[in-house]
Amino acid sequence: MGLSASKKLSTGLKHCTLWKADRSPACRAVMMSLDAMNLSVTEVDINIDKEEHKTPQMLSLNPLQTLPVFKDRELVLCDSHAICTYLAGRYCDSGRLLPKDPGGRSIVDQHMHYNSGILYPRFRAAAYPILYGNCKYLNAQQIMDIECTYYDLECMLVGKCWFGGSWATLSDIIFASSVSTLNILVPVDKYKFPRLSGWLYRVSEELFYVTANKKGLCEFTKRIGELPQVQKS
Ligand SMILES: N[C@@H](CCC(=O)N[C@@H](CS)C(=O)NCC(=O)O)C(=O)O
Repeated sequence: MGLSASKKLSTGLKHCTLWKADRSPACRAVMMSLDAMNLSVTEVDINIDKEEHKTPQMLSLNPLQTLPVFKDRELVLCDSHAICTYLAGRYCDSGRLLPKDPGGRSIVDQHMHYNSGILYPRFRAAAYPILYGNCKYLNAQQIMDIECTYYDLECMLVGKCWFGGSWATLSDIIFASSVSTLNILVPVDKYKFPRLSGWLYRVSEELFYVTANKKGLCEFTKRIGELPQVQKS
C-alpha cells in the first residue's frame, strides 16, 4: 500500500453527526466514504446488541430502527447510499468518487440499487438468523443466493479493475462493505470468481478500507465466530 494506515488530517464537519455500529456493513460504507473524502464528523457508537438504536432519541431520528443515521443541521438521512451520495455531492468537489456527468453518476446509482436491492437483502437473510437467532449455519439456498450475486459482480467487472471504471468510486466503496462481509460467510472462490477476488484484494489495499472497514469487519467476524462453526450446508 505504501501509505500509512493512519488517517490523514481531515476536514472536520462539526455540525454533522453519524450514529453507527462498526460491525454493520452499511455503517462501514459511510465511514469509508468519509475517509476517502478526507472528511470527519462527530461519531456516536451505538450498540445494536443492547438495542441502543431503538431508544426514543434514535427512534425520533429514524423510525426504521436501522443504522447508520446521519444528521447535517436539520437534514437527517437514514440510508447509507443516500448518506454517501449526499456527502460526495455536498462536500467533495472533485467528482472522483461520484462522477458529475449524468452518465457516470447513473452507473454509481445503478450499483447502489443493486447493493440495496440484491446484495444487502442476501447478507441480511444469511447473517441475521446467526447474529440474532439460534441459527448456527448457512443453508444451501443462502449460499447459492450469495454465490449468484458473486457471479453478477464477476460479470460487472468484465474488462474493468473497478466497478465504475478506471479508479475506485462510491460503487467500489459500497460493494467493498457488502462483499468483504459476505466473504466472511461465503468466501469468494478465486477460481470461480477471479475478477471479483482480484477486485476484493485491490480494494482491501485502499487506505479508506484499511482505516474504516478492517476494524468493523473483524468485529463482525468475531461475532459470527463466537457461535459454533458456520457450516456451509
Ligand atoms: N438500507 C439501509 C440498511 C440499514 C440496515 O439494515 N442496517 C442494519 C445494520 S447493517 C441495522 O441497523 N440493523 C438493525 C438491527 O440489526 O437491529 C442502509 O443501507 O443504510
